[in-house]
Amino acid sequence: MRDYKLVVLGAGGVGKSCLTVQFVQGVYLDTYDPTIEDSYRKTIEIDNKVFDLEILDTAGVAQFTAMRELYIKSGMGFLLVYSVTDQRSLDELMELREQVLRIKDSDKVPMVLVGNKADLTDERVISVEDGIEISSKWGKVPFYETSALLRSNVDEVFVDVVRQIIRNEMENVVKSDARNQSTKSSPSTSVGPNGNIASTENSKKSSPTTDKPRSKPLNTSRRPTETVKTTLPKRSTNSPGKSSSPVSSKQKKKKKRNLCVIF
Ligand SMILES: Nc1nc2c(ncn2[C@@H]2O[C@H](COP(=O)(O)OP(=O)(O)O)[C@@H](O)[C@H]2O)c(=O)[nH]1
Ligand SMILES: [Mg+2]
Repeated sequence: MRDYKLVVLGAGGVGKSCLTVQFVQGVYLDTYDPTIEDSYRKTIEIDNKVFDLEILDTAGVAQFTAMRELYIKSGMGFLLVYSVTDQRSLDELMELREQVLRIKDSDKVPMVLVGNKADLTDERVISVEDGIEISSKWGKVPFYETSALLRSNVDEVFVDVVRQIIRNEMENVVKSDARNQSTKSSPSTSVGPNGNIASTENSKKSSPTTDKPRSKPLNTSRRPTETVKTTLPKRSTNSPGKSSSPVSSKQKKKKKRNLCVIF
């Protein structure tokens, strides 16, 4: 079984815990302690493959500590959450994203931009277009508006990140296969002055490796473990309108389509 570590980031009060608990346990917790930082586990099935997710729901208290650096290092995919009712929460995401890219030392980090509380239409201060603009600036990071309250696009944001991780891994495998292939097809051997044969293999060992260090495990000392077996329907990234998560009424379906913006 594959083990994927996801990290939910964002300002306090944007709905990180509500989204996480809604995804993992299928319930909406209206009164969740904003200082609690927890890790959850959930098993999901995507394209007939089972993935064990470890989801870290971060809290404001760790925003400016070394802890954050640690969990960003060990995270494989990131949900960057703001509230559509809070401009400052979107501003805060800019710095968070910068940190993620810097710490991961890559511009291809699996992540989604999430505008939560989309159900609060009267209190909205950030439009869908604003979200799209940020996502474009971020190199077309997939962007969704969600409602933890209505369970709208909740599964979708988590599954999107997992799919990005899978894609990244596959690309890395293809790249390393190609590298191995080229090494095999053109063996670089040379005969030294004393007749010794120097191979590419040997010289590789002495040069600095470009492989990333293995992720450190998250601090799980306070972790409640929730393992739920769920089969999530496949979502086509080419058809943003055809969101596959079940909804009860036609009206909800219509609303959901409007809320989901995927590039
Ligand atoms: N209307 C609405 N309220 C939400 C939603 N998500 C969270 N909230 C509210 O925002 C509060 C803070 O959410 P929480 O998940 O604790 O935020 P966190 O600090 O980012 O973890 C909750 O107590 C809810 O009252 C949502 O989708 N819709
Ligand atoms: Mg919280």
